[in-house]
Amino acid sequence: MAPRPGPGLSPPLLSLLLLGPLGALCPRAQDAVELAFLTEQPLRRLSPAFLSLTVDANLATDPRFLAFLGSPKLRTLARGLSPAYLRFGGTKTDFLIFDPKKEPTFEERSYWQSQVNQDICKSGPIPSEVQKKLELEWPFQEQLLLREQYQKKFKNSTYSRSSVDMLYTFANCSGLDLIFGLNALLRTADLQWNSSNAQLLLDYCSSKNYNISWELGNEPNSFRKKSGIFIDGLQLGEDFIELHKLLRKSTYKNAKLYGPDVGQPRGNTVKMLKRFLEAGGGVIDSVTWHHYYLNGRLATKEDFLNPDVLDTFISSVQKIFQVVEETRPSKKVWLGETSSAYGGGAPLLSNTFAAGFMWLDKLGLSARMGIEVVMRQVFFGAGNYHLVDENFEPLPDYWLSLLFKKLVGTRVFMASVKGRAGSKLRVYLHCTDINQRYKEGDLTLYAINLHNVTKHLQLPYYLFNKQVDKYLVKPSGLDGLLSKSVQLNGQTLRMVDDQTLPALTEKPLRPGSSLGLPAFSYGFFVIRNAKVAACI
Ligand SMILES: *[C@@H]1O[C@H](CO)[C@@H](O)[C@H](O)[C@H]1NC(C)=O
Ligand SMILES: *[C@@H]1O[C@H](CO)[C@@H](O)[C@H](O)[C@H]1NC(C)=O
Ligand SMILES: *[C@@H]1O[C@H](CO)[C@@H](O)[C@H](O)[C@H]1NC(C)=O
Ligand SMILES: *[C@@H]1O[C@H](CO)[C@@H](O)[C@H](O)[C@H]1NC(C)=O
Ligand SMILES: CC(=O)N[C@H]1CO[C@H](CO)[C@@H](O)[C@@H]1O
Repeated sequence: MAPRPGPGLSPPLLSLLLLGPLGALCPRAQDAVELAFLTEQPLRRLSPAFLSLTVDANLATDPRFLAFLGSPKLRTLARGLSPAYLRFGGTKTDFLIFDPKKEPTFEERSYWQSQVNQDICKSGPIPSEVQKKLELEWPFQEQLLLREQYQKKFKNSTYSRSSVDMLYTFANCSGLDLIFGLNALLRTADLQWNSSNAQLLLDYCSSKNYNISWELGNEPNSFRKKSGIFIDGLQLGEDFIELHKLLRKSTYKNAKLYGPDVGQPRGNTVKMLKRFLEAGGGVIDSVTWHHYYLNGRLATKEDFLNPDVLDTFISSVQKIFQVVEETRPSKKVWLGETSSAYGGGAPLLSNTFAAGFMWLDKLGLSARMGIEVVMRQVFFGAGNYHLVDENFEPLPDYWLSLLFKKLVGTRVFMASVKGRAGSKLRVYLHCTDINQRYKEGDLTLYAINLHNVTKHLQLPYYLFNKQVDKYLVKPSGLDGLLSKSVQLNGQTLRMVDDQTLPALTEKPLRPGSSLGLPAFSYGFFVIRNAKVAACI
């Protein structure tokens, strides 16, 4: 079917177009790929915090660096992604010990002392000499953290009340809901969880009225490798029941508990998850697991652009759902920690435009397959997979996340490319997020083009005459796919100032136009006035 000609075509060309098969002569229709949508019923409903964030617990290895979280610019960037969860977790979760008697570090103290405003969220920045010193020392700390991770040799460290305040204040002032991972490797002689340190922390947080939800342990499937201690799923289930009891006895009666934060569903991990859910699944609010496509040390640019690599995520999701359906079919499934590549990400890839294909595709597949929340490792911190770098500059995946937050709603539909496998051309469809610009009934299509040529997408016939707002994302500058900045509709995105994010400006398309998606790019298309009943 030929697309409806837009206004401004000369009559001879117009008549050619209307002659049916000759529609192929239309430059816009050439090569156009037809899309199929199923918009009768939402396939899934997501949490409003579907796109969520993590800060790795390793940021507290040396708690001085938690003072970074006082940066007003970092908070502005975080606020842009609210509503979202902020999960504080990672391997270091099981090596951090709360010491309520420990004094704040010099850096933390300087930060608190410089805050004069009554409203802590309106207070000023980190004192600049402290920030300069930390920034100078951070590269060494980062090397240390990555080495620890690579060698799988972890030392215990302690954190103070001030560290907890730093973390909570960051989350609360950024409009993020904090999820705190408790240390599961504190054990009694008979390998039961020793909850005494958790109790100290609960008491402190409760005295401050902190609203927090909880986890216990990180990737317990590899405890043996990390610590020499082996815990099976049954024991871990019992430990969660113990934690649940502590919460019930505290002001955290109604607080949420998530777990078990297992790694990829392979062999023993699947077994552990199953046993855990049988034993302790009753006390958790969502089942959490972790996913990375690749090893950050080995990953290549070709991997990042390879649709077969993107597709490997599907079978992992299926395996997790299979276990949950067999054991606790009513539980929600969350990706509790996820990114492109493990080990801190792939250098010069995970922090560039090229990482966006994995991130956007993971969001799309997760939504379509019924994962309710996806927590991106990491918002800020060591490695290359961060959304915001060590100078508090937002990276391409930050801008992608911001666009997603502003344009993509919680109701998910099926969309596909007609007539071919189309694994290099990937499309996802949701209701639009309702805001000042868009209204109920609108649709947001997002699409990824991994072909090395431009592709033209053609909406289903019943949507042909709708006005579409395009949000096309391409790399900015000379580094191509390895760029650390992006253009939205041709304009490079950057913060206006430390308190202000730029406007995300749409490009309205003529009704009837095909949706052009250049080689190796991705974009969002809001179909206005679509009046889809399932979005109302
Ligand atoms: C960390 O501290 C706990 C509790 O004191 C202890 O059982 C564990 O062996 C320590 N781990 C390391 C790696 O030192
Ligand atoms: C739990 O840990 C605390 C603090 O290290 C210790 O005092 C206590 O004896 C431990 N309890 C058990 C039952 O091992
Ligand atoms: C605590 O935070 C949760 C979101 O994580 C929210 O639903 C709840 O209302 C909050 N509770 C209080 C007492 O503010
Ligand atoms: C595009 O990819 C095809 C293989 O899919 C290859 O044959 C062709 O040379 C590539 N073209 C360019 C311009 O890179
Ligand atoms: C415990 C705490 O500081 N809670 C604050 C979190 O932020 C909201 C406003 O966003 C405040 O009302 C709470 O007091």
